[in-house]
Amino acid sequence: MNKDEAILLVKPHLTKERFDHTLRVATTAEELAGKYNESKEKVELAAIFHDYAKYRPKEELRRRIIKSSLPKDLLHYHHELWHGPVGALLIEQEYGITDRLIQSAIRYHTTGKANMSKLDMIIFIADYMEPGRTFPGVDEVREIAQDDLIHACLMASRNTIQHLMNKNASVYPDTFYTYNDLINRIN
Ligand code: DGI
Ligand code: FE
Ligand code: FE
Ligand code: FE
Repeated sequence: MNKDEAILLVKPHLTKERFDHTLRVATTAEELAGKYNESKEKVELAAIFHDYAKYRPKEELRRRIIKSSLPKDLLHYHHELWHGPVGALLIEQEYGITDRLIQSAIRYHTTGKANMSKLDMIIFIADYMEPGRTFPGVDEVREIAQDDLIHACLMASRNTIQHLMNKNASVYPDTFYTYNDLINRIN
């Protein structure tokens, strides 16, 4: 499957705003792929499909987590955390995308995880810093991402955790594992 084919498959599942976000994530991720020597084809597919399941009804997402091998603890956390893992399953079931690296990047794009691959990090950070994002501190992350992928992911992870804690939200374990792992990789 090439990028244009993927775009046609994803488009009907997203709102206009989410679709535009998806295209910006793809452009951002492609730039990073060039810089960090990652497969452009894998980056494109992972980016185009990363929010594929974002608008599935909550009950469908819940049901798919229950009947799959995905961790059930997801169900005890915010439903925003469900679209990545379920999206990774759906692209295999519906489009036969079996590439484990692509599936992982989609699955973990919201939380990150320990030991992220280069592809995982590129999608994680492209989603965070695409030009439509206005989070406090995002410009600094964009700058760092030009020459230190791990450091950029660490900053994004820290900003997200701080934001979640400031609003008294619960934080999924993988979100903390991401931070701890990246801190260890930097020191
Ligand atoms: O799908 P997007 O909006 O493009 O972005 P995303 O999938 O990275 O994030 C969706 C939301 O999930 C975002 O508001 C941040 C939030 N989030 C990330 N980690 C956690 C989290 N929310 C909770 N409750 N816990 C987390 O660990
Ligand atoms: Fe997402
Ligand atoms: Fe994100
Ligand atoms: Fe996204």
